[in-house]
Amino acid sequence: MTERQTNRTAETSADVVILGAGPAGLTLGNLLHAAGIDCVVLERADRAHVRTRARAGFLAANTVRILERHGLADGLHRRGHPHGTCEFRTGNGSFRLDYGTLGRGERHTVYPQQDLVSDLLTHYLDAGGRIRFETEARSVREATGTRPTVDVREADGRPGRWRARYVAGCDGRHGAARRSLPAGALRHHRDHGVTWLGLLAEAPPSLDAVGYAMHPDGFAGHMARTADITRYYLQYERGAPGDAWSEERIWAALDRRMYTAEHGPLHHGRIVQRSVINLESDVVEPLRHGSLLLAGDAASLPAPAAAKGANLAVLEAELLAEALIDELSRSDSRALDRYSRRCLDHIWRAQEFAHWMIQLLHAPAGADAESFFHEAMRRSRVESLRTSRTHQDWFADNYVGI
Ligand code: RFL
Repeated sequence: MTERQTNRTAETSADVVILGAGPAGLTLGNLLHAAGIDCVVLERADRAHVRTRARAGFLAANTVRILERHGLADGLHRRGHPHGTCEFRTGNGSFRLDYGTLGRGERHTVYPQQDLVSDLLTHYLDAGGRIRFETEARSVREATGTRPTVDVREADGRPGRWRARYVAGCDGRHGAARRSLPAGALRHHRDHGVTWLGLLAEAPPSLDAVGYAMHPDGFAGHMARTADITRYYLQYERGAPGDAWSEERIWAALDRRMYTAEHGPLHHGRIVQRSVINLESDVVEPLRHGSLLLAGDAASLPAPAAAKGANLAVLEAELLAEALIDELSRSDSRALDRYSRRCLDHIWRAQEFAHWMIQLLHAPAGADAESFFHEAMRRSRVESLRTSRTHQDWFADNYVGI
């Protein structure tokens, strides 16, 4: 082999090849690199896109503890803010739950996902971590063996190949890791039959709480992001394009569904991002297929009604990092063998709560006896949440817990 070939091989191999630079991949990269494990992150998007993609905003207390444990929480401590109240609005009045004082008494930290990802990326690069932007993984090969490879399209459009001992699939639901799963992998998929229009508005928050409004026209949600940006959700017609409604129509629907005539106006502003979200749940079992391990949205997609996805991603990344460090630095494979089971316990808990939230927030679509029955049960569930301290404690533990 010539010297040039040797260098190219060294450049395109790593003990752990991580696909995707989202919360899962970058948390994993930081933890492995800090432990001296040879790893690289391959990311399809460019650097600017990774740093600015707006999605989640509510971090669970356990997520903050994980990030603190590894020295990755400076940014969220400086710029995030604690949050512990939600407000439910219905046609029969409203009620607030100070979930930060209920159950285990834990709160969220509101910190936009793009800021978290940006912090993780800066930390990783400052520590000398390897990352290739605009490098798209096409497929993972030989995953059931001990020397898996990843076929990629490099930034210049040429094909390439990375060799690894382990491949961490942190490239989301539509990534290469999922496409490369062996035939035996189980995929549980559930379409909840509800669609949301997710909106980012250039407007300050209008409530000091997460707002969940249940209106005969459909659900509306309000979630603070920063002092100038608010996320809103509107239950939306399945199949309609995201730009089908004008800004005027969106604000009129938000005003009506959030019952502003009773509760006071919303701050309106320019809509700067729209996304159509079909509420779906998706879980792969197991999360380990030989040398290929899944984490984050690649492993499971909880419907965003319960704000769990980014939190699961960070939790799974920590569990995976610990397992890979044991395996690669001490030849101790016990944690790696347990990885899938441990994550799936958290994943199914989150899925169950997301399912419960979806049923709480959305009226059944039909007008038949079955729909009437489900609507009566839903009203009873709301009433129980309003009046029962036991139910409120359960809600608080599940809402913030992960
Ligand atoms: P990500 O963040 O999608 O990152 C995956 C990365 O992989 C890259 N990629 C590839 N790279 C190389 N080769 C390929 N073939 C690739 N294919 C994809 C992508 O470019 C990307 O950079 O996955 P990760 O790390 O698993 O993190 C998951 C979270 O992003 C997601 O679960 C949350 O955003 C979900 N979510 C929320 N979660 C919360 O915990 N709290 C919230 O408040 C919350 N709000 C939300 C949300 C998701 C939303 N959307 C996307 C529906 C609000 C919204 C609107």
